[in-house]
Amino acid sequence: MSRLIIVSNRLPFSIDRSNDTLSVRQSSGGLVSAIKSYFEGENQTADFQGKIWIGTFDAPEEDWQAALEAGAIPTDFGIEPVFAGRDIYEAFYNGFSNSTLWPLFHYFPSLVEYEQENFDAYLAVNRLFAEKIQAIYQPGDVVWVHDYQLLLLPALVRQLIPDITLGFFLHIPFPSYEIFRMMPTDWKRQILHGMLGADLIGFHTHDYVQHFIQSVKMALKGDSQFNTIYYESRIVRAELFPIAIDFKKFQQAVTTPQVQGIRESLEERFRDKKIIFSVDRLDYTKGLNYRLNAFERFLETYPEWKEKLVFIFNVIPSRDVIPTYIDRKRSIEEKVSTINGRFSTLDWQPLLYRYNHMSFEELCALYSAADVALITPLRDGMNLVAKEYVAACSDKGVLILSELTGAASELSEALQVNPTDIMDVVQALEQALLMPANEQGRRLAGMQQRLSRYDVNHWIEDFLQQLQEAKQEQQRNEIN
Ligand code: GDG
Repeated sequence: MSRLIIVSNRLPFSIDRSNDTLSVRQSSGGLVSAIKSYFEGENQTADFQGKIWIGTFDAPEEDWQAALEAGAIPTDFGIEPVFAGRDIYEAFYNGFSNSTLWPLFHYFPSLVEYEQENFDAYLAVNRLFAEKIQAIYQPGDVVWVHDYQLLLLPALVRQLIPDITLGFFLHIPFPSYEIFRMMPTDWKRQILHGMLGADLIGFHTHDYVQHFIQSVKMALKGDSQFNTIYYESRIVRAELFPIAIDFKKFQQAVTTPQVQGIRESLEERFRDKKIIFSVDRLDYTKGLNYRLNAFERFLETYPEWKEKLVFIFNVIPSRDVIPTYIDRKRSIEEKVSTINGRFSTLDWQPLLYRYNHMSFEELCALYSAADVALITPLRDGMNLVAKEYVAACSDKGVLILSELTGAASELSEALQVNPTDIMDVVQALEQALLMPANEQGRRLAGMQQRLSRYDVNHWIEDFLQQLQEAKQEQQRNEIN
């Protein structure tokens, strides 16, 4: 019997130290909710003897000890913290991860910083993770590494434990080679070599798989046939695994008294008004300024909608120590004031802007109360908010979705727009606000059927099963 070891940059919780008492706060975010649903679920076909999560802990090592002694660390599964010094973590996380890889992989080359020191810190933190895996590894364990902060890790682990079963999943886009090649040659090679240490590499869309294979061919002269890559006498598979949501959880949540209570008070407050809704982390990839411009143009073009709608525009604090993010926040807030200043009346404001975290119940209430969800990133690996909105809708709801998200290839019944084409977004808003109820229902039903059939448990089981198959294929290859 083997154990499943999940590896991600952050552990799925953080410690709150307010009032001298230690308490645990579960992190929000797609990866955490996906894996936690699986860990807590009962119908797991892949039968693991134990489950362990490795990740960094966002507080000093003494706090970890104190939290352990206070019994504040959850014990539903094993937890193995990785500790990195503050400066090195800063260069790894805000530096290479979020000021080099993030903008480059999301097609914002002009924002990319090329700092050798940051790459060195990135390598050093990936090494700390490799050492942690080596320290706890037992033969037969299955290791699943997540996301762009740990691209070098698979090869570092493979060097230490050559026959390990190791999968890797990338949650953000893998860009076309024309973008990827902008990175210095040595980093580019190390990153591809790092990822190829896995037995199976998963991506959200077919395009990302193809971009990766193309980059391996161009930068490493690797050989491939369909989705199989032959590299340094190993076989590595690159496959499509579009991340899914816990569909039932959202459908059930909207029927609870707590969520219904919040929804009713929202509907009471905005009686006779259509509710447009969006929620995103503060990030330039989410296209927030473009979205506000389109909303402003909508109010100019269709003045008859004034006082008949409200746009609840939620931004979740994120990375707001990085200068680009601080600048964006300022410019979003200026735009919100401009629109409200320009169009408000004594009784009405078009935009209700919030910059804070919401509870799960509040999020679900907003999903189910919203007549229109306006999800228009400039780039997004997948975008779970779009899927969650569809799952939480019952009697009504129209999804307007950027064609530049991974989710667009699955949610074909959404009104798809190009987020930089302001009039395209304006027309979609008009169409959504006027859409007859039967058409809303028909579009939602098509998407809901697909999302319920392939939920987050399928996503995880599918990945783990294909990982075992990839490993077996490799072993057969070694024997021959
Ligand atoms: C990355 C990729 C990919 C958000 N605000 C609150 C809250 N959330 C939850 C949502 C959703 C998740 O966070 C956000 O997921 P997204 O997919 O929309 O976006 P990223 O954070 O950028 O995620 C993305 C994803 O990884 C998974 O692979 O889809 O492309 O960029 O689950 O519900 N949850 C609560 N309060 C909030 O205020 N409770």
